[in-house]
Amino acid sequence: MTHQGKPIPAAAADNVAMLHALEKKLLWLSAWMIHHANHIRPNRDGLKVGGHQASCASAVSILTALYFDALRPQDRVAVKPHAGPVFHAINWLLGRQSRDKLETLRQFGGIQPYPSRIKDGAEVDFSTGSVGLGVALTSFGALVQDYVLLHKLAPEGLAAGRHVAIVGDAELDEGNIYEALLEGWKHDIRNVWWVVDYNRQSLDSVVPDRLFGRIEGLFRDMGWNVVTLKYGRKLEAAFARPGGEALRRWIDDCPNSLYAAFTFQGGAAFRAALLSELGREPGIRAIIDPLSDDELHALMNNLGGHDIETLTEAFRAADAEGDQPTCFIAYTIKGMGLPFAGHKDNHSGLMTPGQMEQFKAEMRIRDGHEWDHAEGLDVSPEAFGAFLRQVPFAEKLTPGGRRLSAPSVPIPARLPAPRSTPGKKLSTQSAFGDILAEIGRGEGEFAPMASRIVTTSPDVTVSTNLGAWVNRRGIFDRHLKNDVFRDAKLASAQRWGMSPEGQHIELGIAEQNLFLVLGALGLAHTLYGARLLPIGTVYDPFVNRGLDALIYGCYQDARFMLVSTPSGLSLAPEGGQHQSTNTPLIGMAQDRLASFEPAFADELAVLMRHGFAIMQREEGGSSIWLRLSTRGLEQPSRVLDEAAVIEGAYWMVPPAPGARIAIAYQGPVAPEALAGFAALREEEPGAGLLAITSPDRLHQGWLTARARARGGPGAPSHIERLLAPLAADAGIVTVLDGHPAALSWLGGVRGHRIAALGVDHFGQAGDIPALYAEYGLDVETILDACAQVMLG
Ligand SMILES: Cc1ncc(C[n+]2csc(CCOP(=O)(O)OP(=O)(O)O)c2C)c(N)n1
Ligand SMILES: [Mg+2]
Repeated sequence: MTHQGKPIPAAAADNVAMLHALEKKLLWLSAWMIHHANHIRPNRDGLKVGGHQASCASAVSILTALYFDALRPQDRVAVKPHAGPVFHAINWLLGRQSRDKLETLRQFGGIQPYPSRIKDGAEVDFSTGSVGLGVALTSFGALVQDYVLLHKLAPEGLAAGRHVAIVGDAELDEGNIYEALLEGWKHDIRNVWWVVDYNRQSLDSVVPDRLFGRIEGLFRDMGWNVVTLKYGRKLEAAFARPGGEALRRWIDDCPNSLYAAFTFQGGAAFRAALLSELGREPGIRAIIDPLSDDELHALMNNLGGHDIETLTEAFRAADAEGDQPTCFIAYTIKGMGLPFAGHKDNHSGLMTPGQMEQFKAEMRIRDGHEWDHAEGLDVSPEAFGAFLRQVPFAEKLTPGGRRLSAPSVPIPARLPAPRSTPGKKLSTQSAFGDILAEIGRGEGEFAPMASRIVTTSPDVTVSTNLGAWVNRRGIFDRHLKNDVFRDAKLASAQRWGMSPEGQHIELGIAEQNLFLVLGALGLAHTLYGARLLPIGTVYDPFVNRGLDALIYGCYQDARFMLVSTPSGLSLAPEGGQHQSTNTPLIGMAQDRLASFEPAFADELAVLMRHGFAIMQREEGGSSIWLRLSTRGLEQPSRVLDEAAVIEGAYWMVPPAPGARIAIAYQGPVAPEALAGFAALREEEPGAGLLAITSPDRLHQGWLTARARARGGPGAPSHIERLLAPLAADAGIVTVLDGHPAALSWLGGVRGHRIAALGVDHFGQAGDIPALYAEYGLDVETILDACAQVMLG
C-alpha cells in the first residue's frame, strides 16, 4: 500500500486479528458497563441511569485504531463525551482502570458520564461534555505545546505529542468549532487530528445530506488536510467487481435517513431496495445474491469508520505525512453491532434485558465473566495479554504517568503597586497595566515570574491596558515577523514584533477562544510539564460571550487570571451594550474561580499577587477573576490589611460598638460611598464604612463556616466577624456597579436590615453623574437608602 507515492506500513496481520478482537471487546464492555449501571446495579430512586450505547458503538473501531495502534504516550486526546464508557474500557484493558470502578458508571463517586479530568483520574487529558469545546481545546493545546517547546520550557526528553479529538459529527454544528479553526489557522497550529465519527446522527435526528461536502471545504480552506474514510475494504472490493460502480453510486445517492432506516431494518431491507433499483444492472446480482441477509447487512455497513485496516492505514499515512492538521471524516453507523443500529431515536436508547441476553450469547460471554479481558474472543488470553502489554500508547510517558507536574514559580512578597500621588486619579485598569509593565521589566526577583507570564486577549489588548507589557515582552508567533509600522518609522505607541520568544498570544475577537486558550495555558503544567502564569483580558460584559468556555476551563481545573475590564455602568459613554450587570453574580456562582473587584491600586496589587500564588497551589488553589474599571479614583495612602482584602472585605472606617448603620461598597462607586458616608456620620457618628473586594470570597467563607458549624461550633466566617460590632437591629446599605443581589445577602449573615443598591436594568450612554443618578448609585440615593434602613 502506498500513499502519495510513499509506502505505508500496513498493520501486521497479527495486529489486525488483535485489533478486531479489541473492537469486539470494547463494544461489549461499553455496552455492558451501561447495561450494568441501568439494569444490574440496585436502583434506589427509579430514575433511568442512562448512558449511550449507540454513541459508544459508533466510535469503537476509531478508538481501537487510535489507542491500540496510532497513539503514542505523549499524545493528548479529547474523547467525544458519549464515548466515555469506551474510553474507560480501554483503560481497563491497559491496566489503568480498576475493575470496581467499571461498575460505578454514573454512580455517586464513580465514573462520570463524560470523561472528566478532575473526577476520572490521570488518564483523561481533556474533559468533554459540552459538545464542541473539547474538540476546539485540542487545537489550543497544540498551540500551547508549541509555546512551551519554543520557549524551551518543556522537561528534557519529552517528545512533542499530537492533539487528537474524537469528534461527534453534531459537534461540528457548534460555532465555536469554526472560531477555533480560524484562530488555529492564524497561529499555524500543527500536530492536530480531528477524527469525526460521522454517523450522520445527532441527538434528535439524522443530519442533512451533503452537509459534509461543505464542511470538508471549510477544513481545506483553513489549511487542514482532509481524509475521508467512507468505505471499508469489503465494500471497496465489491465496487471493484462488475456492476460495483452502480452499487457505489446507489450508496452515494442514498439519503442519510433512508440508509439509516435500511441499516436498522437489516439485510432483507437492503436486498429489496437494491433489487428494485439496481436489479437490472449487470453484475449486481452476482454481488448480492450469494450473500445471506446477515452477510449483505455486514457488507452494506462496511463503512470506513468501522474498518480497522482502513482506519489504521489512514492514521499511519497521516503520521508519515508530517504535522499538518488533519481531519478524518470516518463514516460510521450509530449503534453499529447493536439491535438499534441506525435507528434515528437510538441516541439515548438502551438495550432491553432480553436484547442484552441475546447480545451476550452472541458475544460468548459467560455469566460472571462479563469483565474478563479475553472472554469470548477468538484469540488466546496469553496472546491478547501480550499484545496489550506492547501497545505503544501504554508505554510510560514519565515514571509518574501521563499527568505531568512542574514546580511553582516564586512570586515576590509584594508586586510593584503604582505610587499614590495626592490629587492624581488612577483606575484599577490602568493600575493593572502599570503593575504588569513593571513586572515585564523582568528585573531582580521579578525575573522568574516575568518569564512565565503569558498574556492573551481577543483583540482588546491595548484597550485593556496590556500594551506596555506587550511592548516589553513581544507577541508570540511560530514565525519571526517584524512590526511593519516600526520598521517604517511610523509613530505608534505599540510595538508589535512577533517571534517565537513573544509572551502575548493575540487572538481575534472570539471570547470562547480566549477562554479555551486560557484553559489550555492553565493546564500546561499537567499536560506539558511547564508552569505558566496565564493572564487573559476581556471586556467585562463579553465574559458572557465566552461563558461556557470559561466554565469549561474551570471544570478542568485549569489555572489562570482573568481580567475583565471595563465593567459596569462606570464605563459611562460606552453605553448599554458594553455595560455589565450580571458578572459579579457569575463570579460568585463559579466554582474554582475566586473573583474580586478591587477599587484601589493597592488592593489590586495584593490581589494580583494572591492570584499568581493560588493559581499554582495544588490543594485549595483556583483561578482568579479581577473585575476592573476605567474610572479614575483618588488613591488612599495607607497600610492595608492584606489578609482582609483577600478574604473579601475590610472596614475603611470601623463602626462603633452597637452602631446602627453601615455602608458597604464595592469597586468604582467608592467616591459616592465615601461622600455619602461623610454626610451620614454627621447624624450617626458610630456608622461604619465597609470596603468590599470580593462578594464571592465573603460568601464562600460564610458558606464554609456554616457547613463547619453543622458539625459543632466552629470559627465564625470573615463577614460574620466584620459585622459583629453592629447592633442587632442595625441597617446596612450596600452599593456596587453591578446587580444588587451580589451584596443583598449580607442581610442574612446576622439578620440586619438591608437596602441593596445596584444596577438591575439595561443601561445607556451618559456621564457618570447622570448614570449614577439614574440607576441609583449616587450620593443622594445612598443617603435615602440609609434613612430607609434606619427607619426600618
Ligand atoms: C453544548 C451542548 N449542547 C447540547 C448537548 C446535548 N447533547 C449531547 S449529545 C448531543 C448530540 C451529539 O451528537 P453527535 O455529536 O453526533 O454524537 P454521536 O452521534 O456520536 O452520539 C447533544 C445535542 C451537549 N452535551 N452540549
Ligand atoms: Mg453523530
